[in-house]
Amino acid sequence: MQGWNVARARMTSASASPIAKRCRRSGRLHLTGAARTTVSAVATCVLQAAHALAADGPVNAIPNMFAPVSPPAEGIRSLSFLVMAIAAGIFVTVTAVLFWCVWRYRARSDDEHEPPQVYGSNQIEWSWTIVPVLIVLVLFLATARTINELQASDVPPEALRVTIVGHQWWWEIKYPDLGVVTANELHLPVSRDGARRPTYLHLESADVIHSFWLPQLSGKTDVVPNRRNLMWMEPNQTGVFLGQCAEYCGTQHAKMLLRAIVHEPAEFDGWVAAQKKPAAVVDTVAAGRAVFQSTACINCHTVDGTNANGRFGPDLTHLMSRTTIGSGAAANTPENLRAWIDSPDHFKPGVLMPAMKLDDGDLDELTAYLLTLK
Ligand code: HEC
Ligand SMILES: [Cu+2]
Repeated sequence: MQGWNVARARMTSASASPIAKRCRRSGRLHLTGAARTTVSAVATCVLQAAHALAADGPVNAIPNMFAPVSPPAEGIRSLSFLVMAIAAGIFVTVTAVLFWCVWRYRARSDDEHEPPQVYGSNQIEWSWTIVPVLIVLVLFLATARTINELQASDVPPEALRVTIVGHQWWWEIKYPDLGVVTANELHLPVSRDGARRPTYLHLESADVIHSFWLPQLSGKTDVVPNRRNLMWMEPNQTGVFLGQCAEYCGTQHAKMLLRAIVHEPAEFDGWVAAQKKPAAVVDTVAAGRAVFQSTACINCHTVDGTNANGRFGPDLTHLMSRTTIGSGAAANTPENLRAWIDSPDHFKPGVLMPAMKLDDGDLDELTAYLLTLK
């Protein structure tokens, strides 16, 4: 599985790459110059880095809203192209008239008189009233149509229903009809002509306002306490798509990442079947399970079939089926898992999971146990 972390790892390892060197060189070159030059140098570096990532990285390393794979996101892109085209037309027209006036009415050596002063012209007044009203009307109608498509509030019977609960700073993901609970990684089936599998999401919050945003799949929707917002998506391509909380929600807002994994239907059914299984019970890690069950972990986390039924943190029943931990803060590797339990703050300063101050032996056993939760 590739994505955000790979992208980030590449960013870091890129510091020794030719791109980074070029960036550094151009940065130094312009820093003494005007602020504008600096900004353009930074923009160039960002673009170059983004381009390098797109070129040799995973296809969806950049959650690009201009590369939609689902009807709501396609609708938003078409609307934004229309708005940009109209804005560009206005810009070009106004700029052209401006330059023409500056040139046509420039001061000349034979100018002796002030030019004629015109007060009140019905023609001009009408034209600069009616034309903008028409433009705004077109924008309004096009926007209203897109909003109407996005807000389809009738959930079709064949739809997959998912409830998303935003927490500081992770996503709880529940499939009420399937009895599946997971976190941070939304699995959903692909839709093909003839076999539509749309996904309808209810968005809820356990604490503050968040915003659920998977740019290639749908628009941005606020996740508001004591309210249930609806969003839908119908991806027509398989793959991993990245997203992010899009509303500042506290210290670790920037590490409240999100990924959607779009599967072939059979693969999706396989994932569901695996998630419905009870937690693995492996005898060789009984010691680690005992540490887990006798520590405060169980007050915040659930592992099906144990005494752990806390709801404050992510469900750990199938922890190892996820590619990341901490809402995309780190890859889900044995080393990261151990380091996370030892000190979650190391990955997410201010995180709401406390460091449990376990000794090295307990930590090893606990990690070995978690690694069996496939
Ligand atoms: C006070 C509640 C609390 C306690 C106690 C607690 N955790 Fe957590 N844990 C959390 C929260 C909240 C998160 C999500 C943090 C985030 O991503 O911002 C989390 C995340 C995790 C994760 C990452 C899960 C994922 O899918 O991202 C693991 C693994 C984990 N905890 C294991 C443990 C273990 C093992 C213990 C006991 C030693 C423990 N936790 C104790 C609240 C708690
Ligand atoms: Cu948030």
